[in-house]
Amino acid sequence: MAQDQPALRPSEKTIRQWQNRKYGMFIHFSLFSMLGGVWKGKEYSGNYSEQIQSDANIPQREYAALASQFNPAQWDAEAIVRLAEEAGMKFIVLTAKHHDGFNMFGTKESTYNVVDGTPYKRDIVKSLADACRRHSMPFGVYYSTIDWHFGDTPAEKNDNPISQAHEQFNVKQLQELVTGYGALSELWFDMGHSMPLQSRHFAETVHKQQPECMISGRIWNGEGDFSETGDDDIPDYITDEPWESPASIFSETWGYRSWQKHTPLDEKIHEHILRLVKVVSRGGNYLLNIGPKGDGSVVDFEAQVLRGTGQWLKRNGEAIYASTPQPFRKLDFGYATVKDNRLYLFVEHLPSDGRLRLPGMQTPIREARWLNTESAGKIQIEESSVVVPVLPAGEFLPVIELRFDGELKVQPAVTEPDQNDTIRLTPENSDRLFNNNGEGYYDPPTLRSEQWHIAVRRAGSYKIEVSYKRGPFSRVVDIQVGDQLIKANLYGKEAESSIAGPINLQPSSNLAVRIAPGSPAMRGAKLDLEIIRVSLIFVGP
Ligand code: H79
Repeated sequence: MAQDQPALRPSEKTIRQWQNRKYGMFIHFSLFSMLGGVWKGKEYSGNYSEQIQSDANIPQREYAALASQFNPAQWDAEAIVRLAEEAGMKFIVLTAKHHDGFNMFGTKESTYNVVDGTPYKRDIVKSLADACRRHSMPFGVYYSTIDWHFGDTPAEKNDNPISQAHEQFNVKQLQELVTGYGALSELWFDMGHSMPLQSRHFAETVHKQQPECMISGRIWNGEGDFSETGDDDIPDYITDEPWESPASIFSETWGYRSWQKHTPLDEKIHEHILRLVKVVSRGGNYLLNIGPKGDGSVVDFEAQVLRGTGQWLKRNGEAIYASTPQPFRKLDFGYATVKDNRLYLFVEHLPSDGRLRLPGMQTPIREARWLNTESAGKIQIEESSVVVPVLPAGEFLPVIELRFDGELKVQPAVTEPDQNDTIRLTPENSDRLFNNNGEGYYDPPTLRSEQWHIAVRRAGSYKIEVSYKRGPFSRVVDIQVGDQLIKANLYGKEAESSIAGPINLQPSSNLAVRIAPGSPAMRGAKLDLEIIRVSLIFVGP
C-alpha cells in the first residue's frame, strides 16, 4: 500500500463495541494439549505447557508425530460457547496456531494441520467460528508469528526475527484466516520480533479484507488497533488507547497441564473477579484463558472458575459491561466504573471509619444503593463520600451504585501556583500515559505522554521551561496547555532545559497540560524523554 493512503482501520463504533465487551474467553488448544505438560513420563515446569516442545527439547519429528494421534472427540464448540455465556464472557479467542506451528485450521500452506494431518480431519477453528456465529458471540483468532515447524529455532524469549520466506508464509495464512472464517472480532498476534514493514504487511493483510477486525498490539511497531499488556499483567498505569489484558487461570501455564495444582475454587474465582474489576476500572478488557485437554474436553475446575465469575457478573455485570474507567487516580477502598451518569464502587476494603472517599467529587450524590444485594446495611450520603457501616455479608467485592443530580463531575488533582505565580510540574504528580504497542514483547510499556492539571491565578504571559535528563538527542515536543499548542526544541547533548512560549493564560481552576512527541508523530510514537520538571513561569500581565 502506498504510504500516503490512509490505512483501513476499525471504525470508532467498532472500537467502542470492542471496548464495551470487557470480558472474553481465551482458548489455548493444540497438539500440546495432548501432552498436558508431560514428556516421556517427566513433568516439565521450565516454561508454559503450551511450549513443552521447547521446554523438553522435543525433536521436531517426534513432536510432529503427535498429529497422527490427535483426535479430540470431546471437542464441543457449542458447549464451549455456552460455557462462555454462563461465565458472562462476551467474546472468544482461539489459538489458530501457536509457536509449535501446528495449524488448528485447514490451511493450504502446510499439511501440518488438523484437517489434513490428523485422524480428526475437521477444522477446529471453523467449528468454533460457526458456533460463535450461531450465538452472536464475537470470535477472534490467536496467531503466533513464530513457527517451530516452519523452522524457527525455539528460543526461550520467543522474539525471533521473521525471515522473508516466513513473512510470506504468514501473510498467506493470514489471508486464509480473514477470508475463511467469517468476520473476526480480533486478530491476536503474539511474539516474534517483526520489523516495522513486516508488522505493516501483516496488518494490511488483515485490514484489506476485514477493516473492522481489531489487531492486537503484539503485531508490534504501532500497527495494532489495541494494546496488549504483558501476559498476566494487570497494569497500574494509564493506557491511552483500547487495551486488553490476557490472563491465565494459573499463572504457570495456558495450555493444559495435567499435574497443575488447584487452589481452593472460591479463592480462584475471587482472584479473577478482582483482576477483572481492576482491568475494567482502568478501561481494559480481561481475556481469561482455558486450556482444554487433548481430547477436547474442558478441565472441570476451569469451567467451575468461569461459572463462578459468571454468577458474580449476573448480580454485578451492569457495573462492568459498557462502562468507562474510574475518574479517580486511586481510591483507598477499591475501584470504580462509570456508566449512564452513574458511578459504581467496588468495595475491596472497608476503611476503619466506614467512609468511602471520592477525591475530587463535585456533583452532589442523590442516591446510593447496594447493587442486587439484599439485607445490606444502610448507606449514608455525604458530600464527596458515602459511609458504609458494614459490608453485605457473603458478597465478594460488593458494588454500590451512586446516582446524581446533574452531570457527574470529578475534579482531578490540580497543581496550584506558588507565590510568584509560577506553576511547577514534576513526574511525581503527573498522569503517565503508556501503551504496549512497541517493538517487541520485551520493549513495552512505552511512555507516550505525560499530563498534569493546573490552576492559574494571575492572567498574563507565561514562559514554559522544560527540564529533562540529558542524552544524545535533539527533538521537538508538543506542549498542550488547555487548547493552546506550542512546540519546544530539546537539545539533549548541549542542555538540560529548554524555554518555549510565551503563551497567554487566563485564570482557571483546572487546565490540562500535556507533553507529547512533536506532531506529526508516528502512531505509537514514544515520548522517550525523562522529564525532571515543567515550569510555567509568570513573566508579566
Ligand atoms: O500463548 C501464551 C504464551 O505461550 C505466549 N503468550 C501467551 C498468551 C508467550 N510466548 N512467549 N512468551 C509468552 C514469553 C515467554 C516467557 C517466558 Fe517464561 C520466560 C518463558 C520462559 C521464560 C514465564 C516465565 C514462563 C516461564 C517462565
